[in-house]
Parts: sequence; C-alpha cells; structure tokens
Amino acid sequence: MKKALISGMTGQDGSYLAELLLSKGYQVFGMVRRSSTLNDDRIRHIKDRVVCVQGDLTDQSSLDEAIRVVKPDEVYNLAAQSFVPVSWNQPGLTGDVTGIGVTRILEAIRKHKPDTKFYQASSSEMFGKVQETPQTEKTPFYPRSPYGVAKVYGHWITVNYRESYNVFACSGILFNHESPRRGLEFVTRKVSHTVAKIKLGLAQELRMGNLDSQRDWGFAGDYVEAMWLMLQQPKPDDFVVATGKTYSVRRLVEEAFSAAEISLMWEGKGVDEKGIDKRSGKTVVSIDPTFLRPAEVDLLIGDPSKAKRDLGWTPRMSFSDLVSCMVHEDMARLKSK
Ligand code: NDP
Ligand code: GDR
Repeated sequence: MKKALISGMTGQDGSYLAELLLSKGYQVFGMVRRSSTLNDDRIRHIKDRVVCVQGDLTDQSSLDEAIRVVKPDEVYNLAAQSFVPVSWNQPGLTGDVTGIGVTRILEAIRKHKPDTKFYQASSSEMFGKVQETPQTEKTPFYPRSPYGVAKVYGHWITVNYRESYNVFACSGILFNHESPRRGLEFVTRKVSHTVAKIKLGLAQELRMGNLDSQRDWGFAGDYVEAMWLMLQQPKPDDFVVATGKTYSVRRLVEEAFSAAEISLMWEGKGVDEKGIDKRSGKTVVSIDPTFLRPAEVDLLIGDPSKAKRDLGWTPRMSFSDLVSCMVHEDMARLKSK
C-alpha cells in the first residue's frame, strides 16, 4: 500500500486530495498543526480513515520527525499562508511558511527519505503583472504580493532540489480553484455565501473590492487530480493547471446573483443604509475600499496544454456550474442551520 503525506490536509485542497488518495487505495497521513479549537470541518467525514501527524512548516524538527516516522512514498506540500491580502499584513510570516517552509520539508526529505516524490503547490500569483498572455510554464514571473514572492521562492527551491539532489520534485502552477469548501475570505466563497444569505433574508448587501480583475477559475476537485498525476509520471516536471478561460470579478457577482435568482444593482445614488435601491427595491453591490489591495494582479489566464498533453488532464466543471454549485451549497448549509 502506498503512503502519502499531505501538509495542509485541513485546507480546501488537502481535503479533496485526501479523498482522492483514499479512493486510490493509499494510506493517507495528514500534517496538522496544533490549534486551541478543533479545526477539522473539511476532513471530519474521512477522519477515521486518515492518520494525523503533528507538524508545522515553521518547525524543522517536526518535519524531520514526520518524514522519518511515516516514510512516505509521496509528499504533497499544500500548507501555506494562502490568503494574498494577509501577506501584506504579515509578510515575514508568509515568507517563513509559504517560502522557507518548502525548503524545510525538502530538507527533511533529503535527510530521511530521499526517494520520496514531492509535489509543491505553486501558484499563478507568481505571474502577477503578467509578462505574456496566456501564461505557460515558460512565462517569466513578476509577483505582486509578499505571498506571490514567497511562492516564487518555493517554486525555485523545488526546481533546485530536483537539480541539486535528484529529488523527484514537481511544481504544479495552479490557477485559482474553488469549491463549496473554499475559505470564506476568498472572493468566490465570499460572494456565494453572501448571495445565499441575501436569498434567505439573512443579509442585504454585498461589499466588494476590485471588480475588474480577471481570474481563470476552476474546480478544486478537478485540480487535485492533476497534482496526483504529476507524481505518477516517469520524470519530475512542472505544469500549469488552468481552464484556459478567464472571467472578471464583476461577472462572478452577476453569475452568483443569477444562480440565486435575485436581481442586483450596482452602486449608485438613491441607496438606503441597508444597501437596497429605494426606487427598484433591488439588492445593491457596492465598492468598499477596505477590500482593495496595495498592488493588484489584473489578469490571469493559463494555458494548460502541457498538462493536457503529458498528464491527460482536463478540467471538468465549467465556471457557471461552479458558481451555481457554490451558491446552492451555501443556501443548503444555511437552511440546515
Ligand atoms: P487553504 O488556505 O485552504 O489551506 C492551507 C492549509 O495550510 C491549511 O490546512 C492550514 O492549516 C495549513 N497551514 C497554514 N500554515 C501552516 C503552517 N505554518 N504549518 C503547517 N500547516 C499550515 O489553502 P488551499 O487549500 O486553497 O491551497 C492549498 C495550497 O495551494 C496552498 O499552498 C496555496 O497557497 C496553494 N494554491 C492555492 C490555489 C487556490 O486557488 N486554492 C491556487 C494556487 C496555489 P490550518 O487549517 O491549521 O490553518
Ligand atoms: P487570489 O484570490 O488573490 O487570486 O488568490 P481571491 O479570491 O482572494 O481574489 C481574487 C480577486 O478578487 C478580487 N476581489 C476580492 N477578493 C477578496 N478576497 N475579497 C473581496 O471582497 C474582493 N473583491 C474583489 C481580488 O482583488 C482579486 O483580484 C487565490 C489564493 O487561493 C491563492 O492562495 C492562490 O495562490 C491564488 O488564488 C491562485
């Protein structure tokens, strides 16, 4: 039975990847960090089928111990401080976890189980102020946030351990991927959750940041399959994983309101203090400068040709199905409460 160790198993991707690996007959170990309250919402349904190992990407000894004890065939490094706005507020921590943390886990592999196959969760945020469109594995990086900078470090240290020590190390350059398990602070989930609340009469307005940025959004369940496929290839390599389509945040908001069958109005004159337009009675979406970022990534669109050709991977869920599924899942959860 193959053994896989996932860092970040309590996160969105970690939970989908754990399910996938269990379905493929793996013994799954998940690295979890200590918290004062239980943080297992996303993995509660599989908790008796996975083994939790204490560890933190800022602590070398815990990583050494995890690799030494588990002796995994595959390691998926999904752990990170992953929310871009927080990276301006906590740039040092973001660099330590999201950047140097990758070196620590690679060092543990090099010392204790050098034939382990390693997956690094790299990001389209590394392209930042894009140097070409669409972005491929060869597009130069120009990160626009401390998070993006840390991910560039994580990407290159992965390439470096492959070239220096012959570690089977792959970097998956994944574009935004979402699901009903997405954290509430990310834009898709913030919108789906707020729209669901509006539909149920629990909220009356939606306050947004930059509506003009464009993202290549896919479904997380599809993307974890690409991670696994990378580690099953004869040689380690880096891959862009994306849908090849891009949509604006404004379009995301419109899709979500339409999925919930609510009419919306963009902010203008004649709005009352509850965010309802006085004449039409429609829910208003407004701009709140607190959600704007010091530097923005305006446009991301990935070219997944290499992943399609070499991995046989294709995204399955469309943008509108993704948004609709998130809105309806949020409505169902709110109703059940
Ligand atoms: P989440 O934010 O949902 O999950 C992050 C995980 O990392 C959580 O399990 C969290 O644990 C864990 N973690 C955070 N800090 C530490 C630490 N110091 N030591 C150990 N574990 C830690 O992220 P996603 O699932 O969305 O993303 C997975 C990875 O993929 C991340 O590296 C992200 O940067 C990257 N990525 C994500 C994309 C996306 O669109 N989702 C796109 C491209 C890359 P806890 O639950 O305790 O907080
Ligand atoms: P991103 O995701 O920064 O691309 O990083 P996020 O969903 O936070 O933002 C996407 C775009 O939406 C704009 N936006 C808002 N964003 C949030 N969070 N809240 C708002 O109210 C809002 N209004 C507009 C943002 O400005 C941005 O342009 C995600 C993370 O998962 C990273 O870890 C990952 O590496 C990248 O995707 C690929």
